[in-house]
Amino acid sequence: MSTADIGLIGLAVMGSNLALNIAEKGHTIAVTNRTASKIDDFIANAGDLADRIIGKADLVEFIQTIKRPRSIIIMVKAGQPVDDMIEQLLPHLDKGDAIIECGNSLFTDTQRRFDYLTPKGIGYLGVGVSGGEEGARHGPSIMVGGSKEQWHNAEAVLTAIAAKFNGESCCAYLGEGGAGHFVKTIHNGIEYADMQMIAEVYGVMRDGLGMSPSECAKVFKKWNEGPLNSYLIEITGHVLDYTDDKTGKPLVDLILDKAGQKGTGRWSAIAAQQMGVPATAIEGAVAARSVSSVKDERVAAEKVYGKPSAGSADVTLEDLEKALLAGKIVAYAQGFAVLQKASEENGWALPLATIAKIWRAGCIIRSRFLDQMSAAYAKGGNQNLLMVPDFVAVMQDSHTALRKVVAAGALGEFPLVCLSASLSYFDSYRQARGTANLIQGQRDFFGAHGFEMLDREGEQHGVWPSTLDN
Ligand code: NBP
Repeated sequence: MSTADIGLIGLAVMGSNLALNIAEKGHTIAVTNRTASKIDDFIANAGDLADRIIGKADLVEFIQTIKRPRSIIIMVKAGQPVDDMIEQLLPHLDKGDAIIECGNSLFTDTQRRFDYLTPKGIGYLGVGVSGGEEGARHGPSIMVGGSKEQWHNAEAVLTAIAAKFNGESCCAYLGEGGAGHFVKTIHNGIEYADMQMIAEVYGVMRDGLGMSPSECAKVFKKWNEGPLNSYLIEITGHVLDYTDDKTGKPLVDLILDKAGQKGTGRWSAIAAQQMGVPATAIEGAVAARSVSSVKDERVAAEKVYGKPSAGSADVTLEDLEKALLAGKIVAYAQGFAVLQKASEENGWALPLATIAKIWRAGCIIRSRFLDQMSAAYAKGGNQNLLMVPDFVAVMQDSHTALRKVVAAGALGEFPLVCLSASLSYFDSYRQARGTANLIQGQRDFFGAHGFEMLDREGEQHGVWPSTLDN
């Protein structure tokens, strides 16, 4: 009998928590999983919510349990498993049914699946879900892309399970095809930059100011009460304050300094490069994780070049707070510029103010800052954040501190990949007369590429020497 309001496939961390969240909001949900034993375990641990959960090991029975037109969430490992699952579902779906894929899919895969299923009459939503396990259970930020018609069918459920900020749901339809997954990808790129800049500031505290983890923790906790207030700053305070049970030492001092990555940061950087939008803070963050992963090489290189001098950095904690704020504004400016360009190229009409709004709660980059940003974008215009009046004022107040911190990093020999990338971008962006005139001269010299001139019309060429002296 068709009794479930919605179905969900994939009962790992995200799927099981999302299913509980959906059941808690009063919806009956059918669930299934490739490894059938996990279905029983899941229902056995669902407590009171088990009444609203129907487990089916057989995929056809699972599909038949869902009311028509069916909405089926896929929450399995991104990549080929999603395509395999779509193929298994297809023969049993009817026109008007919809697949809602909620994993971290590459947006071009989502676009391809959308283009494949739409002519078959199957709706396809590619949905970015941010917030990890906790978010999935109690309210994630939900970025929806794909078929608008299917969005209307799924809107009530997705809006209900999303995080709320001042009573507003952090779920929105953002555009056709891969729009939702693209926005999630850039969210993750910004997240990489945000995390990296926090880690770099911690590095200055540790290596430049000689602060202990608990001293650093106090500072992050204090900063969380000011303009930097955000989930990432909050958890940083907790991570730095945590003591290892076994040794009694700060846990952070015992964690291997090799950062993992699953690819979404890299996808952001690639998308930015492909569209010719500078996203140097995001690229820097991806590069920094890659450098972190070659631990053996770094250990060998330190032996060759000597230990960084570090010592006493000539910066205050107030400089660090302001530098982090300035760097963060640049990273977000870059991320939103990538969104803006992708919106134009794909005809998505991405609503930047809404995106900033649905990132205010539930997701990893949630912060007070995003509330300010959504208000600024809502006032009108999609200009670079560095030109939005509220943020101009903050940058004017904070870029000197960023400069001081980056200079201290250079002299103290500790790397500030992301903060220095942010500063260089800011300095390039606000420089009316740059140095590309020389690049154009060089290009014309070796390749006759031509250049424009300030004092005359049309393409020009230099009369360069045909041979060089050496
Ligand atoms: P995983 O990404 O670890 O995937 C595990 C699930 O995929 C299990 O249900 C597994 O079934 C199923 N699966 C696999 Br693996 N191959 C399959 C196949 N060929 N056919 C059918 N099912 C298959 O789960 P997750 O961590 O819950 O993440 C789910 C999605 O959400 C991913 O795209 C992830 O990137 C994304 N995401 C994760 C987080 C997070 O914090 N974990 C946050 C945001 C987004 P089995 O039980 O039979 O092995």
